[in-house]
Amino acid sequence: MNKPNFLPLTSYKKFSEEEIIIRSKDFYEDIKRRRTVRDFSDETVPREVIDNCILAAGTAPSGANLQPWHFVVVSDIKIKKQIRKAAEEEEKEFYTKRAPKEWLDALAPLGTDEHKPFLEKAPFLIAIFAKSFDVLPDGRKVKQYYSQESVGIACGILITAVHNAGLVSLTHTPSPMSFLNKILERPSNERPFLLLVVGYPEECAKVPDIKKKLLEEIVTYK
Ligand code: IYR
Repeated sequence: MNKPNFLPLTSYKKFSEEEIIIRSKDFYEDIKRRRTVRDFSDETVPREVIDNCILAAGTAPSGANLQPWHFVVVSDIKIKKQIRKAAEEEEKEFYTKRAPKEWLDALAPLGTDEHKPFLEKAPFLIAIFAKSFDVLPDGRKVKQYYSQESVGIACGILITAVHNAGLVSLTHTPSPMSFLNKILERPSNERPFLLLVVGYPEECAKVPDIKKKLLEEIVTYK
């Protein structure tokens, strides 16, 4: 077993107590503006912005630092059309057959249905894949730890980075999503985790009138 190599924590910045209060408040004020958007503009976004957001996501903590994620960025209209077609087929099944009434009732305030025009219109779709195991160049399999949790955290950072850049996103999870492996030519050790739609909102974009829970409802201090 190799001895772990430790380095001084030079990247850490200590702020005063006053500053950390302001910083935490400022961050909350900004992140609470984030809304999941379904009305996308077709305005293009520089690829560099997407690269930076994915670099930010790639800083996420992960089980044994194995970084069990892969991001496929789609801007090709032909591929977007294929994804839309496959997603709408699954969604039609979901809304008309698979979803129990209880689930449809829970979704009613969001006003969603099987039509997903944003999958073609938005400039970028980012398909995030979670590796259930990794494969070394010699073919050996490497177990991944906390893959779902790790990729979930990376997606949280990605969504935050997209918001911070000044764009909007939609966490889209057509179910099942295995068509993404086929269309995007990803190996079977990678499971589609999330399809993140990214771009600018349409000028007249509307969002549902929904609220976040209060602090008292989501926290217990002991
Ligand atoms: N995947 C479907 C249904 C859906 C499910 C949940 I849970 C949502 O929060 C939103 C939608 C769709 O995208 O329409």
